[in-house]
Amino acid sequence: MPDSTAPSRNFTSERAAYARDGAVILKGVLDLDWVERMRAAVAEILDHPGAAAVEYAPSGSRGRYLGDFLMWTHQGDFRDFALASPLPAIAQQILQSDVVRFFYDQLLVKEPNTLEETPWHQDLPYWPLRGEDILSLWVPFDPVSANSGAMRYVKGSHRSGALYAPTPFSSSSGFSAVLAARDLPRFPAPESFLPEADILVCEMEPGDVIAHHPLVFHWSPGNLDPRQRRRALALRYLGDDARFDEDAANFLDHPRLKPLLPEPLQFRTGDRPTGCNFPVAWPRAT
Ligand SMILES: O=C(O)CCC(=O)C(=O)O
Repeated sequence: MPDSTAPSRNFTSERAAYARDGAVILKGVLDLDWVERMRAAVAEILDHPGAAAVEYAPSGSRGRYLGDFLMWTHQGDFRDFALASPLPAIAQQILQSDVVRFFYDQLLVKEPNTLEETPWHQDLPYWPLRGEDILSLWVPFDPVSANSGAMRYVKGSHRSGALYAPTPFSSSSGFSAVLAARDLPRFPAPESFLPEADILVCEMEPGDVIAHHPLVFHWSPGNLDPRQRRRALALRYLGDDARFDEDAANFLDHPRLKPLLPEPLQFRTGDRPTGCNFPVAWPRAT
């Protein structure tokens, strides 16, 4: 029987594109059985959103933009997808780390006719972490077109190393308090960088995965397609140089996320993320 946890190939050229651009599409890396299984798992969450779920579209508006977090802590399919699919081995290949730990999963579903954009942002300023070896794998469970909410990345925007204040995805999500930026400059106005920007527009098929860097500028429009859903899951992995930072903002302090963690989050600046909040994803447990 083929090993459903093994990636189908090496990613040498994609690693070079990831280092250069900060984001790259890995084509056809997931078996469609995983996609089918995760569609069913996502349906459960959409029907019964978790304690941490956020409806980003205002009530009464068209469409739906549902975000949810840490599904892996209470739903077995999400846990298996994070830890026992080909994704950990893919993360290890991109990061080239000896040990890869799982950080968290984030559901981002934009139903047809949803106007809400995801604001331009970088990921690292939302997290109590510093380091280069932190990878997001963004996995769609539907075909994604430019019109149905495809992710956009400013190629090379991660390379300056600059860190900007995190922007809550909506003012009503309750994240503003925990994201209060500590001495970080405001994220630049899009008009200031878009005219010069080389944009990667990620049109994708189920089975494709985006790998993106924690500092790359990214955004997605609403899902303006009248029929096509855009169900996606972002999974974050931590490599060798990831360390806690007590001075950083921490989205995990959100009162509806914190109780979902397997154990209280206690750390000092410079600590490695370990323990059951951040399970080892690679090497695989035998
Ligand atoms: O799915 C989206 O629209 C946003 C995803 C995102 O910002 C992320 O995965 O970091």
